[in-house]
Amino acid sequence: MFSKILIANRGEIALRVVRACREMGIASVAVHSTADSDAMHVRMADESVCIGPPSSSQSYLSIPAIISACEITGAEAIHPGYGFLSENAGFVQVVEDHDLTFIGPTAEHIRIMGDKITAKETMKALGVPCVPGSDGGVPTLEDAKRIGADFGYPVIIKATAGGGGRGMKVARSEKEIERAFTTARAEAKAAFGNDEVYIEKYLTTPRHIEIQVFGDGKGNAVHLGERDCSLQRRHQKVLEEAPGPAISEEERARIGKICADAVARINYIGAGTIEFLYENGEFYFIEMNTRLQVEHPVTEGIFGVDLVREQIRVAAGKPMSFVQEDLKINGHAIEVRINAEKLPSFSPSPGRITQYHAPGGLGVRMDSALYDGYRIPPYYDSLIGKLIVHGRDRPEALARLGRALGELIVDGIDTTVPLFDALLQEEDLQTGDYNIHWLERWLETNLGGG
Ligand code: MV4
Repeated sequence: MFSKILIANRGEIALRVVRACREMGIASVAVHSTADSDAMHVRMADESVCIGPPSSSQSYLSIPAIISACEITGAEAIHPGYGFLSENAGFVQVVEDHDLTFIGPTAEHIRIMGDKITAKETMKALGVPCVPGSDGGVPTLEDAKRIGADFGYPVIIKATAGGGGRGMKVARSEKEIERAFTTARAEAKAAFGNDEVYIEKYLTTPRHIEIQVFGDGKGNAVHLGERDCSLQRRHQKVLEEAPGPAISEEERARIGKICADAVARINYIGAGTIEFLYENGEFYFIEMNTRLQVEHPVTEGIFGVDLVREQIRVAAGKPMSFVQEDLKINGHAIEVRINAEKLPSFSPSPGRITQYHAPGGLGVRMDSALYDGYRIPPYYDSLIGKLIVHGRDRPEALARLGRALGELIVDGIDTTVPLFDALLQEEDLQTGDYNIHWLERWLETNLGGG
């Protein structure tokens, strides 16, 4: 096992990894920018290294600075958290070239899944059901028109270098294909330096269902069920839950096995998430994320496992601490993302926290790096906390969420907490009757202004 791990991240996820390290008896090294000297992840880690100025590109994204911090402190492995360098294949290569261990998948797996056409081809070949569409890239407008005619409108044009909703255009009829195709390519070229696009049948009212997978890199893999992450605003998840309210035990077992078998076949190592659109009882693969996700705690809640601990174990060459048969779902978990944002515009609201009180009690987990008097810097993501509740069933989890939100105090800045108070009043939330468009429609009707 490692004796010291460097955490190449900040905020709540850095703290999350510090906690796993401490429980495993592993020393932790925090890195931080000059804007984060007073951050909680720095205080809680065993050691810390300042790696640069506030700008992420010169600190949390600086590969030389992070490698140097490992060499100075003697850390043997790097946990990337999510975001920043977590899905950067070039970084993984540099880490390995320095005889350090990247706690996550191989550079090769990151590269395959980072290219969305290659990811889809790979998954299709492994027996994972995909959205019908072009097999591979669509180079010309004539090809695009032929695919539109073959599959029928509406279709969606996606950038192979995109993902997470960046670089997508919908064409609702033949009349719209030229404009959609041309702008999708131009935007892809500008955003990613790669104008390759592919086309899929556009699903109009799906849910976003993602399967948590975990591999040991030696041909063994398991699934840990699904999360329903349909409640999103501008491709940012707002609330996630597990299990998915629309997914039956039979469907979970079937798609879960397909996913676990697929990642076992490619000797995948560590945590991964296979994203699907789910409509009319069918799953359609869209993307795979090769990192620990923000919403991993809902899965931890219902399975009672520590995914960061497992990531560290397999990175050290140890087996996972469970097999598929050990993994049984207990109850229901819901996470809400608390952002330093002002409603209704969701504009960033950094500043000083004059008072902070985390909710507690049975079934409540608050993952946050906040503290009284902390000054949220304006340079980074607006996520300041995740409130995760667990109950014996969905109604109990919802009631517990309402209760916990009532206990939470975050004064001095604006947050997205009032949004969750309002959402909990909605019938569709209570019944779980929502899809990927529900939240944007609700915001339009109820907040307008945004
Ligand atoms: C789609 C789609 C409908 N049909 N693909 C958006 C994020 C990216 N991961 C994939 N996305 C979508 N792909 C087909 N063939 C609709 C979306 C989509 C979406 C997906 C998940 C959650 C929220 C969304 C909001 C708008 C569009």
